[in-house]
Amino acid sequence: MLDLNELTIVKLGGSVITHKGSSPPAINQENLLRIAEELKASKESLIVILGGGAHGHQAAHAHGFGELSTPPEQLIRGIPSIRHNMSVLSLAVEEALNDAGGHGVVLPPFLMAALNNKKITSFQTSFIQEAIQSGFTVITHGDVCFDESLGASILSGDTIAVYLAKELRATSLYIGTDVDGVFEEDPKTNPEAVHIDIIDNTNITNVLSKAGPSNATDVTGGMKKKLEDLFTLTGLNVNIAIFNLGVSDRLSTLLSGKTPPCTTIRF
Ligand code: IP8
Repeated sequence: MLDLNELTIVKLGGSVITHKGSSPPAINQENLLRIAEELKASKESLIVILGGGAHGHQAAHAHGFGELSTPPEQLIRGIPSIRHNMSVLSLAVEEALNDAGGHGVVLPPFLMAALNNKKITSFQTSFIQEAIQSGFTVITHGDVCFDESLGASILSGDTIAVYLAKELRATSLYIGTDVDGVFEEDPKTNPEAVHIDIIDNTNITNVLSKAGPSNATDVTGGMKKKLEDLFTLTGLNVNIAIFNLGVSDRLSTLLSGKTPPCTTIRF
């Protein structure tokens, strides 16, 4: 493997960078411009991974992704519109980042990943490594990919984040969502929900038994799936945080090595 020095991976939750309820999909420019400025706080090599938000999830839902009975031909027919939407979103992020003085370049998973039954069977990370070595911030995103068994399936940005954290030995992985981290109940329906400051091997089983999926249009699983994916980083010493990307300065605080209100995870 190429030497990437210290590598940070940041997931930008789709509910923060897009207006998730908006149809046709719309980008949340105000948040995007702020986030592009905050990303400059990183001293390490950086991979930025976008969630699908309105752009990915609406189109995926419309083509029957997330329903077990959808035939492969119908899923495959959904590829162009999902790919188009995710390209629009990723180019907007690239533009915002580069306008803020960054050096972002988009590398779409559709061209790098192969799936079988929703699992990654191969992922060409050499392009990502080369781009980072050349001084770029790599921007990639949740995507639709060909799937050997299902025709096509959705590869979540969270799954990519964990996969790349393992493969490229990331030092830090920061998952930006629209809540302050992990709670014992859904903080959107219960404002009194208890926040979990730290998740480790002593409480993960208990936390997983309570965390639920995010909402009906989200075809890739929500907080529980995030935690299950993150649990596979056990023993790799990755500095993990789930934080509220919708609140100013939380991302830049993490990137400068401090801990804002969030859930930190140590496995
Ligand atoms: O929002 C989903 O990515 P996620 C990507 O990170 C698509 O789960 C295309 C729906």
